[in-house]
Amino acid sequence: MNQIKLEQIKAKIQQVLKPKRYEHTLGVMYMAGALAMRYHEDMYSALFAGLLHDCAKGFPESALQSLAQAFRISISEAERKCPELLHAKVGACLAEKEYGISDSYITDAIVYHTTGRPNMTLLDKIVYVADYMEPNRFEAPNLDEIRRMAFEDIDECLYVILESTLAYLKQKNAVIDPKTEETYLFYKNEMNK
Ligand code: DGI
Ligand code: FE
Ligand code: FE
Repeated sequence: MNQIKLEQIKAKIQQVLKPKRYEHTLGVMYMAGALAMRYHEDMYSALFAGLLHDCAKGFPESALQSLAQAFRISISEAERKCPELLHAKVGACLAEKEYGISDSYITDAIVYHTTGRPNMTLLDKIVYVADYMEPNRFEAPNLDEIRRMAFEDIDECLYVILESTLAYLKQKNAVIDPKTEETYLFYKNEMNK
C-alpha cells in the first residue's frame, strides 16, 4: 500500500518539479529513508516527507501567495518580505490536499523543513538534515563534516547546520524568519546542557 502510494506520488511530483528539483527531491527522500533506518523512525513516513518536502518549490511568488490565501495560511512578516519561504507551508497543505497525506506528523516535518522549530520531532530533524546533505548538494562549505555527523549524532548535526545556515543568511543580509533564529537559539541552549 505505502509502496504503491509512494510510486504514484513520485510520478505526479516528477511532472510538477523541474528536473534538478526532482533530483534533489529523490536525494532527500532516500537520505531521509536511510536516516530513518539509523534512528528508528518509520521509514515510509520519512520517504513521504522527503518526497513531498519541496512540492511547492519553484512556484511563482504570486502562486505561493494565492495558494496560501486559499489554504488560509497566515502570512508572517518574514514570508511577506520573502515569499519563497511559503513553499514550506504551502507544500504541507498540498501534501495533504493534493497528495493525500493526512498524517500531521509528516506534514509538520514539511512545514518546518526550511526554518526548523524548537523541540523538533525526530522526523522534523531527519527531513531537515537530509535536505541539507543529500548527495546532489554541493554549495555548503561544511558538507563532508555534516555527512559524517548525520549518521553519528543527528542532534549535533542539526545544530551545526542551523549555525551555518544562520551565519550564511546574516552574511547575505537575507530576511531572517524569527523561527530560524528561535530554532538556532533553542538548540544552542540544548547543546550547552
Ligand atoms: O528548498 P530547498 O532549497 O531545498 O531548501 P530550504 O527549504 O531549506 O530552503 C533553502 C534556503 O532557505 C537556504 O538557503 C536557507 C534558507 N533559509 C532558512 N531559513 C531562512 C532561510 N531563508 C530566509 N530568507 N530566511 C530564513 O529564515
Ligand atoms: Fe525547501
Ligand atoms: Fe529541499
